[in-house]
Amino acid sequence: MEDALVALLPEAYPQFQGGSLTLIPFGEGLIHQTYLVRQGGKQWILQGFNETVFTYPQRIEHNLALLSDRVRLRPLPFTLPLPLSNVQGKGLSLLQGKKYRLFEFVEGKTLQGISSLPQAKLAAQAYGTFASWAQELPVEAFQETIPNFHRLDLRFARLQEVASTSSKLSKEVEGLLHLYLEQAPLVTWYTDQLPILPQRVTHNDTKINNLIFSSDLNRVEAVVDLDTLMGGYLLYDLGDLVRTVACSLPETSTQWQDVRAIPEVVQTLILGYWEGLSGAISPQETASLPYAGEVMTLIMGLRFLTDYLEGNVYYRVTYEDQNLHRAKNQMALLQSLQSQREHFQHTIQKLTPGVR
Ligand code: GN1
Ligand code: MG
Repeated sequence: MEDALVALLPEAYPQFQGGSLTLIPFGEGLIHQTYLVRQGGKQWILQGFNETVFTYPQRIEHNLALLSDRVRLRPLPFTLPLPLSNVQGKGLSLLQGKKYRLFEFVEGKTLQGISSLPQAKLAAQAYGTFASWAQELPVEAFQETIPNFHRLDLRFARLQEVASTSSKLSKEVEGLLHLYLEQAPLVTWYTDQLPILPQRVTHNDTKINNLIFSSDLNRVEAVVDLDTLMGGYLLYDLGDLVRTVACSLPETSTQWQDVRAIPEVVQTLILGYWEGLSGAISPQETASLPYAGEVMTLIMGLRFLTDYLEGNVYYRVTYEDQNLHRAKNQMALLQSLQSQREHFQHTIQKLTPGVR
């Protein structure tokens, strides 16, 4: 199948004329299928577009066009790689009945986790800078690429619904489900925030591996994975960073007893994000930040457990219980974050005396 792709690429993209192409699977994404394409000394990123997850590719195209207009007017200190146009001037190419996109390859390093606090600071500053820059975008003009993507209340309701129709659950699954359903107070906190937080354009998938660092890890070269860029809240972006950067072990780890939130890292992320925002944040948004990691960790846990109960229809899995294991991992992280909530509230209070 990859051989057939290699043969079709030069017809779609003029840059591939002459010379043999190689395709190498690339990255750790769970949704799209990503390859590194090599020809001569040059490299590109080719992405098999997941149409089951992203059912509105034209909305992505619409949002990215708004984004690219703005970047041209007001550049950022890092790049936002956008799909390259094919021979028909389109960002999406139909090859072997499947949609693909091509991107320039950004030289640098992708991290799955940090090895020092300055890396956490850089990551958070980059996403904070992005959020501050994006404040000038007209949020109402952006379309929802996945409707209700980070609606915690709806994700919670969906798990309840799926669980109620699942046939007999094992003791292990029952126990975990119970822990998730006990999170109703956090869901209520979230729904209370909806009328008071301003909607703004957020990235919505701010995992550390969606940043490309320079090879010396001293700066962020690019922010990638822009498909979920749409209206959202600041807490989504800080939250997914906390979830993926401040955890003692990755999302895939099955050492639940060792999964916890590292307070110095959470603190560094909050400070870095705050710095990147450079004042572009309201008092209500500020007060929401200590909950950011909890909200995003709960959302992912709910989604993993729901997907497990539905038979792994959404996330790519390498073994049957992987989504159950991811949900256990996220619950351990959530509990650790919750046991430290006051500590994070204190971090915010020190930044902004007077804001509660
Ligand atoms: C998915 O494909 P990837 O890894 O960039 C998911 C995110 C989750 C993440 C969990 C569109 O992102 O929301 O945080 O997996 N993206 C979509 O690792 O569902
Ligand atoms: Mg990704």
